Amino acid sequence: MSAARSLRPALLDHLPSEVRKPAYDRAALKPGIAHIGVGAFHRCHQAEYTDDLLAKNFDHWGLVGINIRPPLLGQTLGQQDGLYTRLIRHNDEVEARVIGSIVRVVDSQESAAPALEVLSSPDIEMVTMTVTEKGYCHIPSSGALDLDHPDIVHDLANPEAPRSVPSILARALELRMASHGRPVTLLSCDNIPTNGTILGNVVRAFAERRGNRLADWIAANVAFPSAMVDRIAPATTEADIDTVEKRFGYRDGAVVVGERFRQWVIEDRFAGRVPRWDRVGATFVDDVTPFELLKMRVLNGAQTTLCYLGVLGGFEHSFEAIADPSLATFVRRMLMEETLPTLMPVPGISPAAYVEQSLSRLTNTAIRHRNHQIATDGSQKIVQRLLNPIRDRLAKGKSIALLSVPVAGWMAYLVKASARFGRTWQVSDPFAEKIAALADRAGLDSKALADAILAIDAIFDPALAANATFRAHVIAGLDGLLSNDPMGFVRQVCAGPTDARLKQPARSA
Ligand code: CS2
Repeated sequence: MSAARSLRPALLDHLPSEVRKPAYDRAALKPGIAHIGVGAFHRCHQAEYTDDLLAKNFDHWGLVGINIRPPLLGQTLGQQDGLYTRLIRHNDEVEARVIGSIVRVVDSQESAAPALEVLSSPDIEMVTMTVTEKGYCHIPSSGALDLDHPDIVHDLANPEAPRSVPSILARALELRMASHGRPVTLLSCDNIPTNGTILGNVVRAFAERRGNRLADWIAANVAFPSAMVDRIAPATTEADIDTVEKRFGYRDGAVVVGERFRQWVIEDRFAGRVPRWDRVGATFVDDVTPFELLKMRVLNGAQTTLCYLGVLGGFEHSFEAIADPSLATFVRRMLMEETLPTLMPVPGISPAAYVEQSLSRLTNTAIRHRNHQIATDGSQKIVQRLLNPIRDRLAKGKSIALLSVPVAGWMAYLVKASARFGRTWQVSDPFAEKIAALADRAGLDSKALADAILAIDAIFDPALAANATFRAHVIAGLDGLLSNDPMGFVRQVCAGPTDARLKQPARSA
Protein backbone atom coordinates (compact mmCIF):
# COMPACT_ATOMS: atom_id res chain seq x y z
CA MET A 1 0.00 0.00 0.00
CA SER A 2 1.42 3.42 -0.90
CA ALA A 3 2.29 5.92 1.82
CA ALA A 4 -0.49 8.14 0.45
CA ARG A 5 -3.06 5.62 1.73
CA SER A 6 -1.54 5.46 5.20
CA LEU A 7 -3.41 7.28 7.93
CA ARG A 8 -2.09 10.87 8.10
CA PRO A 9 -3.74 14.27 8.65
CA ALA A 10 -3.75 14.75 4.87
CA LEU A 11 -5.80 11.57 4.44
CA LEU A 12 -8.63 12.76 6.66
CA ASP A 13 -10.39 14.51 3.79
CA HIS A 14 -10.23 11.39 1.67
CA LEU A 15 -11.59 8.80 4.07
CA PRO A 16 -14.74 6.86 3.18
CA SER A 17 -17.82 8.62 4.51
CA GLU A 18 -18.64 5.81 6.93
CA VAL A 19 -15.43 6.52 8.88
CA ARG A 20 -16.13 9.24 11.44
CA LYS A 21 -13.49 11.95 11.73
CA PRO A 22 -12.41 14.41 14.44
CA ALA A 23 -15.15 17.04 14.57
CA TYR A 24 -12.85 19.89 15.61
CA ASP A 25 -9.81 21.78 14.43
CA ARG A 26 -6.83 19.67 15.48
CA ALA A 27 -4.41 22.47 14.62
CA ALA A 28 -5.91 24.56 17.42
CA LEU A 29 -5.24 21.94 20.13
CA LYS A 30 -2.68 22.62 22.83
CA PRO A 31 -1.20 20.00 25.17
CA GLY A 32 -3.16 19.96 28.43
CA ILE A 33 -3.40 16.33 29.52
CA ALA A 34 -0.58 13.80 29.65
CA HIS A 35 -1.21 10.08 29.62
CA ILE A 36 1.33 7.44 30.63
CA GLY A 37 0.84 4.03 29.00
CA VAL A 38 -0.66 4.51 25.57
CA GLY A 39 -1.88 0.98 24.91
CA ALA A 40 -5.07 -0.30 23.32
CA PHE A 41 -7.10 0.48 26.42
CA HIS A 42 -6.14 4.15 26.59
CA ARG A 43 -6.77 4.64 22.89
CA CYS A 44 -10.19 3.02 23.27
CA HIS A 45 -11.16 4.83 26.45
CA GLN A 46 -9.71 8.08 27.85
CA ALA A 47 -8.56 9.27 24.41
CA GLU A 48 -12.04 8.64 22.99
CA TYR A 49 -13.76 10.50 25.84
CA THR A 50 -11.34 13.37 25.26
CA ASP A 51 -12.10 13.29 21.53
CA ASP A 52 -15.81 13.55 22.43
CA LEU A 53 -15.05 16.49 24.67
CA LEU A 54 -13.00 18.27 22.03
CA ALA A 55 -15.93 17.91 19.64
CA LYS A 56 -17.85 20.00 22.16
CA ASN A 57 -15.15 22.66 21.87
CA PHE A 58 -13.91 22.30 25.39
CA ASP A 59 -10.83 24.39 25.84
CA HIS A 60 -8.66 22.73 23.16
CA TRP A 61 -6.92 20.34 25.54
CA GLY A 62 -4.88 17.84 23.57
CA LEU A 63 -3.34 14.69 24.99
CA VAL A 64 0.37 14.01 25.12
CA GLY A 65 0.94 10.25 25.15
CA ILE A 66 3.99 8.93 26.95
CA ASN A 67 5.30 5.39 26.98
CA ILE A 68 7.97 4.54 29.51
CA ARG A 69 7.76 0.83 28.61
CA PRO A 70 7.43 -0.86 25.19
CA PRO A 71 5.98 -0.50 22.64
CA LEU A 72 7.60 2.52 21.04
CA LEU A 73 5.04 5.10 20.01
CA GLY A 74 7.06 7.16 17.55
CA GLN A 75 7.04 4.42 14.95
CA THR A 76 3.29 3.95 14.97
CA LEU A 77 1.21 6.78 16.38
CA GLY A 78 3.99 9.34 15.90
CA GLN A 79 4.16 8.67 12.15
CA GLN A 80 0.40 9.22 11.96
CA ASP A 81 0.54 12.52 13.88
CA GLY A 82 -1.32 10.85 16.75
CA LEU A 83 -4.26 9.78 14.56
CA TYR A 84 -5.62 6.25 14.78
CA THR A 85 -8.75 4.29 14.01
CA ARG A 86 -10.95 3.08 16.81
CA LEU A 87 -13.20 0.22 15.71
CA ILE A 88 -16.23 -0.68 17.75
CA ARG A 89 -17.11 -4.28 17.02
CA HIS A 90 -20.18 -6.19 18.01
CA ASN A 91 -20.42 -9.61 16.41
CA ASP A 92 -20.77 -8.75 12.67
CA GLU A 93 -21.12 -4.99 13.13
CA VAL A 94 -18.16 -2.65 12.69
CA GLU A 95 -18.13 1.06 13.35
CA ALA A 96 -14.99 3.06 12.53
CA ARG A 97 -13.88 6.40 13.85
CA VAL A 98 -10.59 8.25 13.63
CA ILE A 99 -9.63 9.71 16.98
CA GLY A 100 -7.66 12.95 16.96
CA SER A 101 -7.19 13.85 20.63
CA ILE A 102 -3.54 12.73 20.89
CA VAL A 103 -1.44 15.66 19.73
CA ARG A 104 2.01 14.39 20.53
CA VAL A 105 3.70 11.14 21.53
CA VAL A 106 6.82 10.79 23.63
CA ASP A 107 8.96 7.69 23.94
CA SER A 108 10.72 7.60 27.26
CA GLN A 109 11.83 3.98 27.52
CA GLU A 110 15.57 4.56 27.73
CA SER A 111 15.54 7.43 30.14
CA ALA A 112 12.88 9.25 32.12
CA ALA A 113 14.02 12.63 30.82
CA PRO A 114 11.50 12.98 27.94
CA ALA A 115 8.63 11.91 30.24
CA LEU A 116 9.77 14.31 32.96
CA GLU A 117 9.89 17.19 30.53
CA VAL A 118 6.21 16.70 29.67
CA LEU A 119 5.01 15.87 33.18
CA SER A 120 6.70 18.89 34.70
CA SER A 121 5.51 21.30 32.01
CA PRO A 122 3.17 24.11 33.15
CA ASP A 123 0.87 23.24 30.21
CA ILE A 124 -0.06 19.93 31.80
CA GLU A 125 -2.58 19.98 34.64
CA MET A 126 -4.00 16.49 34.31
CA VAL A 127 -1.95 13.29 34.15
CA THR A 128 -3.88 10.09 33.53
CA MET A 129 -2.24 6.68 33.44
CA THR A 130 -2.79 3.05 32.50
CA VAL A 131 0.44 1.41 33.55
CA THR A 132 -0.99 -2.03 34.49
CA GLU A 133 -1.46 -3.31 38.01
CA LYS A 134 2.23 -4.01 38.50
CA GLY A 135 3.25 -0.50 37.37
CA TYR A 136 2.49 0.89 40.82
CA CYS A 137 5.20 -1.32 42.38
CA HIS A 138 2.97 -1.95 45.37
CA ILE A 139 2.50 -5.16 47.31
CA PRO A 140 -0.86 -6.47 46.06
CA SER A 141 -1.98 -7.88 49.43
CA SER A 142 -1.25 -4.67 51.39
CA GLY A 143 -1.06 -1.77 48.91
CA ALA A 144 2.28 -0.55 50.35
CA LEU A 145 5.24 0.36 48.13
CA ASP A 146 7.36 -2.75 47.51
CA LEU A 147 10.73 -1.65 48.83
CA ASP A 148 12.35 -4.86 47.52
CA HIS A 149 11.24 -4.22 43.94
CA PRO A 150 14.44 -3.83 41.83
CA ASP A 151 13.20 -0.59 40.20
CA ILE A 152 12.28 0.85 43.59
CA VAL A 153 15.68 -0.08 45.04
CA HIS A 154 17.26 1.67 42.04
CA ASP A 155 15.04 4.75 42.29
CA LEU A 156 15.56 5.25 46.00
CA ALA A 157 19.28 5.44 45.28
CA ASN A 158 18.86 7.53 42.09
CA PRO A 159 15.81 9.76 42.50
CA GLU A 160 16.88 12.06 39.70
CA ALA A 161 17.08 9.25 37.13
CA PRO A 162 13.96 7.27 38.01
CA ARG A 163 12.68 4.13 36.28
CA SER A 164 9.44 3.30 38.10
CA VAL A 165 6.13 5.10 37.69
CA PRO A 166 5.92 6.24 41.35
CA SER A 167 9.40 7.68 41.28
CA ILE A 168 9.01 9.32 37.85
CA LEU A 169 5.86 11.02 39.14
CA ALA A 170 7.52 12.08 42.40
CA ARG A 171 10.41 13.55 40.43
CA ALA A 172 8.03 15.35 38.05
CA LEU A 173 6.22 16.85 41.05
CA GLU A 174 9.53 17.96 42.51
CA LEU A 175 10.39 19.70 39.23
CA ARG A 176 6.95 21.37 39.19
CA MET A 177 7.43 22.56 42.77
CA ALA A 178 10.84 23.98 41.94
CA SER A 179 9.71 25.77 38.77
CA HIS A 180 6.16 27.05 38.15
CA GLY A 181 4.41 25.38 41.12
CA ARG A 182 1.14 24.74 39.25
CA PRO A 183 -1.27 22.19 40.73
CA VAL A 184 -1.93 18.88 38.98
CA THR A 185 -4.25 15.88 39.18
CA LEU A 186 -2.71 12.42 38.89
CA LEU A 187 -5.50 10.09 37.81
CA SER A 188 -4.93 6.35 37.85
CA CYS A 189 -7.03 4.40 35.34
CA ASP A 190 -5.87 0.91 36.28
CA ASN A 191 -7.93 -1.92 37.71
CA ILE A 192 -6.65 -1.84 41.25
CA PRO A 193 -8.87 -1.09 44.22
CA THR A 194 -8.65 2.46 45.54
CA ASN A 195 -6.24 3.16 42.67
CA GLY A 196 -5.94 6.86 43.57
CA THR A 197 -5.12 6.07 47.18
CA ILE A 198 -2.49 3.51 46.15
CA LEU A 199 -1.00 5.96 43.66
CA GLY A 200 -0.90 8.70 46.29
CA ASN A 201 0.78 6.33 48.75
CA VAL A 202 3.52 5.13 46.44
CA VAL A 203 4.29 8.64 45.17
CA ARG A 204 4.34 10.07 48.70
CA ALA A 205 6.62 7.24 49.85
CA PHE A 206 9.23 8.70 47.49
CA ALA A 207 8.43 12.31 48.28
CA GLU A 208 8.83 11.75 52.01
CA ARG A 209 12.29 10.30 51.50
CA ARG A 210 13.45 13.41 49.59
CA GLY A 211 13.84 15.35 52.81
CA ASN A 212 12.68 18.64 51.21
CA ARG A 213 9.24 20.29 51.24
CA LEU A 214 7.95 17.99 48.53
CA ALA A 215 5.53 15.97 50.66
CA ASP A 216 3.92 19.18 51.97
CA TRP A 217 3.79 20.69 48.49
CA ILE A 218 2.05 17.55 47.22
CA ALA A 219 -0.49 17.71 50.05
CA ALA A 220 -1.41 21.24 49.01
CA ASN A 221 -1.20 21.01 45.21
CA VAL A 222 -1.77 17.48 43.95
CA ALA A 223 -4.94 15.38 43.83
CA PHE A 224 -5.10 11.61 43.44
CA PRO A 225 -8.75 10.78 42.75
CA SER A 226 -9.70 7.13 42.38
CA ALA A 227 -11.49 6.02 39.25
CA MET A 228 -13.25 3.04 37.76
CA VAL A 229 -12.65 2.52 34.04
CA ASP A 230 -14.30 0.01 31.76
CA ARG A 231 -14.20 -1.07 28.15
CA ILE A 232 -12.98 -4.37 26.78
CA ALA A 233 -10.19 -3.58 24.32
CA PRO A 234 -7.90 -6.53 23.59
CA ALA A 235 -4.38 -6.18 22.21
CA THR A 236 -4.53 -5.22 18.53
CA THR A 237 -3.67 -7.95 16.03
CA GLU A 238 -2.46 -7.89 12.40
CA ALA A 239 -5.95 -9.08 11.50
CA ASP A 240 -7.41 -5.87 12.96
CA ILE A 241 -5.00 -3.76 10.91
CA ASP A 242 -5.93 -5.77 7.80
CA THR A 243 -9.64 -5.29 8.54
CA VAL A 244 -9.24 -1.52 8.34
CA GLU A 245 -7.23 -1.79 5.16
CA LYS A 246 -9.72 -4.14 3.47
CA ARG A 247 -12.92 -2.44 4.58
CA PHE A 248 -11.91 1.20 4.48
CA GLY A 249 -8.94 1.26 2.09
CA TYR A 250 -6.17 2.72 4.22
CA ARG A 251 -3.36 1.44 6.38
CA ASP A 252 -3.29 2.28 10.09
CA GLY A 253 -0.57 0.76 12.28
CA ALA A 254 -2.26 1.93 15.50
CA VAL A 255 -5.81 0.55 15.10
CA VAL A 256 -7.66 -0.39 18.28
CA VAL A 257 -10.75 -2.54 18.65
CA GLY A 258 -13.23 -2.27 21.47
CA GLU A 259 -16.76 -3.16 22.42
CA ARG A 260 -19.62 -0.66 22.50
CA PHE A 261 -19.92 -0.54 26.27
CA ARG A 262 -17.80 2.00 28.05
CA GLN A 263 -17.86 3.48 31.53
CA TRP A 264 -15.71 5.91 33.51
CA VAL A 265 -16.51 6.90 37.10
CA ILE A 266 -14.13 9.41 38.65
CA GLU A 267 -13.92 10.82 42.16
CA ASP A 268 -14.68 14.49 42.15
CA ARG A 269 -11.38 15.53 43.77
CA PHE A 270 -9.19 17.44 41.37
CA ALA A 271 -6.33 19.93 41.51
CA GLY A 272 -5.94 22.44 38.73
CA ARG A 273 -8.16 22.56 35.67
CA VAL A 274 -10.44 19.63 34.94
CA PRO A 275 -11.36 18.26 31.52
CA ARG A 276 -15.15 17.99 31.84
CA TRP A 277 -15.37 14.35 30.80
CA ASP A 278 -18.64 14.29 32.76
CA ARG A 279 -20.18 16.21 29.84
CA VAL A 280 -19.50 13.29 27.52
CA GLY A 281 -20.57 10.26 29.51
CA ALA A 282 -18.14 9.98 32.42
CA THR A 283 -19.58 10.28 35.94
CA PHE A 284 -18.02 12.37 38.69
CA VAL A 285 -18.88 10.99 42.15
CA ASP A 286 -17.93 11.54 45.79
CA ASP A 287 -16.95 7.92 46.33
CA VAL A 288 -16.02 5.49 43.61
CA THR A 289 -15.77 2.44 45.90
CA PRO A 290 -19.15 0.82 45.12
CA PHE A 291 -18.54 1.17 41.37
CA GLU A 292 -15.04 -0.17 41.56
CA LEU A 293 -16.04 -3.21 43.64
CA LEU A 294 -18.86 -3.98 41.20
CA LYS A 295 -16.64 -3.76 38.14
CA MET A 296 -13.60 -5.57 39.47
CA ARG A 297 -15.51 -8.36 41.15
CA VAL A 298 -18.15 -8.94 38.46
CA LEU A 299 -16.78 -8.09 35.00
CA ASN A 300 -13.10 -8.57 35.78
CA GLY A 301 -13.86 -11.49 38.11
CA ALA A 302 -15.73 -13.21 35.29
CA GLN A 303 -12.90 -12.54 32.82
CA THR A 304 -10.28 -13.89 35.20
CA THR A 305 -12.37 -16.97 35.98
CA LEU A 306 -13.03 -17.69 32.31
CA CYS A 307 -9.41 -17.12 31.34
CA TYR A 308 -7.90 -19.68 33.71
CA LEU A 309 -10.66 -22.27 33.44
CA GLY A 310 -10.80 -21.50 29.71
CA VAL A 311 -7.10 -22.16 29.10
CA LEU A 312 -7.31 -25.34 31.18
CA GLY A 313 -10.32 -26.40 29.09
CA GLY A 314 -8.58 -25.66 25.79
CA PHE A 315 -10.33 -22.41 24.81
CA GLU A 316 -8.38 -19.60 23.14
CA HIS A 317 -10.59 -16.54 23.70
CA SER A 318 -13.00 -15.40 26.39
CA PHE A 319 -15.98 -15.52 23.98
CA GLU A 320 -15.17 -19.19 23.31
CA ALA A 321 -14.84 -19.98 27.00
CA ILE A 322 -18.22 -18.45 27.81
CA ALA A 323 -19.84 -20.31 24.90
CA ASP A 324 -19.08 -23.51 26.79
CA PRO A 325 -22.24 -24.36 28.77
CA SER A 326 -20.39 -25.64 31.86
CA LEU A 327 -18.17 -22.57 32.10
CA ALA A 328 -21.12 -20.23 31.46
CA THR A 329 -23.14 -21.93 34.19
CA PHE A 330 -20.21 -21.91 36.56
CA VAL A 331 -19.37 -18.24 36.14
CA ARG A 332 -23.00 -17.09 36.38
CA ARG A 333 -23.57 -19.11 39.57
CA MET A 334 -20.33 -17.85 41.08
CA LEU A 335 -21.23 -14.22 40.43
CA MET A 336 -24.88 -14.46 41.43
CA GLU A 337 -24.50 -16.65 44.51
CA GLU A 338 -21.13 -15.67 45.94
CA THR A 339 -19.93 -12.38 44.45
CA LEU A 340 -23.11 -10.27 44.44
CA PRO A 341 -23.71 -10.51 48.20
CA THR A 342 -20.25 -8.95 48.79
CA LEU A 343 -21.05 -5.74 46.86
CA MET A 344 -22.14 -2.38 48.20
CA PRO A 345 -25.33 -0.82 46.81
CA VAL A 346 -24.41 1.05 43.64
CA PRO A 347 -26.44 4.17 42.79
CA GLY A 348 -28.55 3.55 39.71
CA ILE A 349 -27.34 0.02 38.98
CA SER A 350 -29.09 -3.29 39.63
CA PRO A 351 -26.34 -5.80 40.47
CA ALA A 352 -28.14 -8.78 38.93
CA ALA A 353 -28.74 -6.85 35.70
CA TYR A 354 -25.08 -5.82 35.75
CA VAL A 355 -24.04 -9.48 35.96
CA GLU A 356 -26.20 -10.35 32.95
CA GLN A 357 -24.90 -7.37 31.01
CA SER A 358 -21.29 -8.29 31.84
CA LEU A 359 -21.75 -11.90 30.78
CA SER A 360 -23.43 -10.80 27.61
CA ARG A 361 -20.51 -8.45 26.81
CA LEU A 362 -18.20 -11.45 27.05
CA THR A 363 -20.14 -13.36 24.38
CA ASN A 364 -19.29 -10.77 21.69
CA THR A 365 -17.52 -12.90 19.06
CA ALA A 366 -15.79 -9.92 17.45
CA ILE A 367 -13.85 -9.13 20.63
CA ARG A 368 -11.06 -11.67 20.34
CA HIS A 369 -9.65 -11.32 23.83
CA ARG A 370 -7.12 -14.09 24.36
CA ASN A 371 -7.40 -15.97 27.62
CA HIS A 372 -3.61 -15.88 27.92
CA GLN A 373 -3.71 -12.06 27.67
CA ILE A 374 -6.19 -11.77 30.54
CA ALA A 375 -4.20 -14.40 32.48
CA THR A 376 -1.10 -12.18 32.31
CA ASP A 377 -0.04 -10.83 35.73
CA GLY A 378 -2.76 -12.77 37.52
CA SER A 379 -0.87 -12.40 40.80
CA GLN A 380 -1.62 -8.68 40.57
CA LYS A 381 -5.28 -9.21 39.69
CA ILE A 382 -6.67 -12.04 41.82
CA VAL A 383 -6.57 -10.06 45.08
CA GLN A 384 -9.21 -7.53 43.98
CA ARG A 385 -11.11 -9.85 41.65
CA LEU A 386 -11.33 -13.01 43.78
CA LEU A 387 -9.52 -12.94 47.12
CA ASN A 388 -11.20 -9.83 48.54
CA PRO A 389 -14.72 -11.18 47.92
CA ILE A 390 -13.58 -14.51 49.37
CA ARG A 391 -12.34 -12.74 52.51
CA ASP A 392 -15.62 -10.84 52.84
CA ARG A 393 -17.59 -14.07 52.59
CA LEU A 394 -15.43 -15.99 55.03
CA ALA A 395 -15.83 -13.17 57.54
CA LYS A 396 -19.59 -13.74 57.37
CA GLY A 397 -19.33 -17.53 57.47
CA LYS A 398 -20.59 -17.88 53.89
CA SER A 399 -19.59 -20.48 51.31
CA ILE A 400 -16.66 -19.83 48.98
CA ALA A 401 -16.95 -23.12 47.11
CA LEU A 402 -17.27 -21.37 43.75
CA LEU A 403 -15.00 -18.34 44.16
CA SER A 404 -12.15 -20.58 45.28
CA VAL A 405 -12.19 -22.53 41.99
CA PRO A 406 -10.65 -19.75 39.83
CA VAL A 407 -8.06 -19.13 42.55
CA ALA A 408 -7.02 -22.78 42.14
CA GLY A 409 -7.32 -22.14 38.38
CA TRP A 410 -4.75 -19.36 38.59
CA MET A 411 -2.42 -21.65 40.54
CA ALA A 412 -2.93 -24.56 38.11
CA TYR A 413 -2.24 -22.22 35.18
CA LEU A 414 1.13 -21.16 36.60
CA VAL A 415 1.98 -24.64 37.88
CA LYS A 416 1.42 -26.13 34.41
CA ALA A 417 3.96 -23.66 33.00
CA SER A 418 6.71 -25.21 35.16
CA ALA A 419 9.35 -27.66 33.88
CA ARG A 420 7.95 -30.38 36.15
CA PHE A 421 4.57 -30.06 34.39
CA GLY A 422 6.07 -29.98 30.89
CA ARG A 423 5.95 -26.19 30.34
CA THR A 424 2.44 -26.57 28.91
CA TRP A 425 2.32 -22.91 27.90
CA GLN A 426 4.30 -19.70 28.33
CA VAL A 427 3.13 -17.37 31.03
CA SER A 428 3.86 -13.80 32.04
CA ASP A 429 3.51 -12.97 35.72
CA PRO A 430 5.96 -11.45 38.23
CA PHE A 431 5.48 -14.57 40.36
CA ALA A 432 5.76 -17.11 37.51
CA GLU A 433 9.34 -18.13 38.26
CA LYS A 434 8.74 -18.48 41.96
CA ILE A 435 5.65 -20.63 41.43
CA ALA A 436 7.42 -22.76 38.79
CA ALA A 437 10.17 -23.43 41.33
CA LEU A 438 7.60 -24.38 43.98
CA ALA A 439 5.86 -26.66 41.47
CA ASP A 440 9.13 -28.32 40.55
CA ARG A 441 9.56 -29.21 44.22
CA ALA A 442 5.99 -30.15 45.10
CA GLY A 443 5.04 -32.02 41.92
CA LEU A 444 1.52 -33.44 41.81
CA ASP A 445 0.92 -33.18 45.56
CA SER A 446 -1.92 -30.62 45.64
CA LYS A 447 -1.62 -30.04 49.35
CA ALA A 448 2.10 -29.32 49.14
CA LEU A 449 1.49 -27.07 46.13
CA ALA A 450 -1.28 -25.15 47.87
CA ASP A 451 0.76 -24.79 51.07
CA ALA A 452 3.73 -23.41 49.17
CA ILE A 453 1.76 -20.98 46.99
CA LEU A 454 -0.53 -19.76 49.79
CA ALA A 455 2.61 -18.89 51.77
CA ILE A 456 3.42 -16.06 49.29
CA ASP A 457 2.30 -13.24 51.55
CA ALA A 458 2.61 -10.52 48.91
CA ILE A 459 -0.48 -12.12 47.33
CA PHE A 460 -2.24 -13.98 50.16
CA ASP A 461 -2.58 -12.16 53.42
CA PRO A 462 -1.57 -14.55 56.21
CA ALA A 463 -5.03 -14.73 57.82
CA LEU A 464 -6.63 -15.78 54.55
CA ALA A 465 -3.83 -18.22 53.75
CA ALA A 466 -4.35 -19.87 57.14
CA ASN A 467 -8.12 -20.20 56.80
CA ALA A 468 -8.92 -23.91 56.84
CA THR A 469 -12.01 -23.67 54.61
CA PHE A 470 -10.13 -21.69 51.98
CA ARG A 471 -7.17 -24.08 52.04
CA ALA A 472 -9.39 -27.13 51.71
CA HIS A 473 -11.19 -25.64 48.70
CA VAL A 474 -7.96 -24.61 47.02
CA ILE A 475 -6.50 -28.10 47.48
CA ALA A 476 -9.65 -29.74 46.09
CA GLY A 477 -9.59 -27.24 43.22
CA LEU A 478 -5.98 -28.04 42.39
CA ASP A 479 -6.75 -31.77 42.46
CA GLY A 480 -9.61 -31.27 40.04
CA LEU A 481 -8.05 -28.72 37.73
CA LEU A 482 -4.69 -30.49 37.44
CA SER A 483 -6.46 -33.79 36.66
CA ASN A 484 -7.00 -35.05 33.12
CA ASP A 485 -10.53 -33.70 33.14
CA PRO A 486 -10.60 -30.11 34.45
CA MET A 487 -13.94 -29.42 32.77
CA GLY A 488 -15.40 -32.51 34.46
CA PHE A 489 -14.35 -30.97 37.75
CA VAL A 490 -16.07 -27.68 36.87
CA ARG A 491 -19.26 -29.60 36.02
CA GLN A 492 -19.03 -31.52 39.28
CA VAL A 493 -18.71 -28.28 41.24
CA CYS A 494 -21.71 -26.87 39.42
CA ALA A 495 -23.73 -29.96 40.18
CA GLY A 496 -23.19 -29.18 43.90
CA PRO A 497 -23.68 -29.44 46.81
CA THR A 498 -20.26 -27.92 46.49
CA ASP A 499 -18.88 -28.49 49.96
CA ALA A 500 -19.29 -32.25 49.55
CA ARG A 501 -16.32 -32.37 47.20
CA LEU A 502 -13.80 -31.47 49.87
CA LYS A 503 -11.55 -34.42 50.43
CA GLN A 504 -10.62 -33.66 53.96
CA PRO A 505 -12.36 -32.12 56.90
CA ALA A 506 -11.49 -28.48 57.39
CA ARG A 507 -8.54 -28.15 59.72
CA SER A 508 -7.92 -25.04 61.70
CA ALA A 509 -4.71 -23.24 60.96
C1 CS2 B 1 -8.88 -7.65 31.55
C2 CS2 B 1 -9.13 -6.15 31.54
O1 CS2 B 1 -6.70 -8.20 30.88
C3 CS2 B 1 -7.44 -7.97 31.83
O2 CS2 B 1 -7.06 -7.99 33.00
O3 CS2 B 1 -9.65 -8.25 32.53
O4 CS2 B 1 -8.22 -5.49 30.71
C4 CS2 B 1 -10.56 -5.80 31.11
O5 CS2 B 1 -10.80 -6.16 29.77
C5 CS2 B 1 -10.89 -4.35 31.34
O6 CS2 B 1 -10.71 -4.06 32.70
C6 CS2 B 1 -12.30 -4.04 30.92
O7 CS2 B 1 -12.64 -2.76 31.32
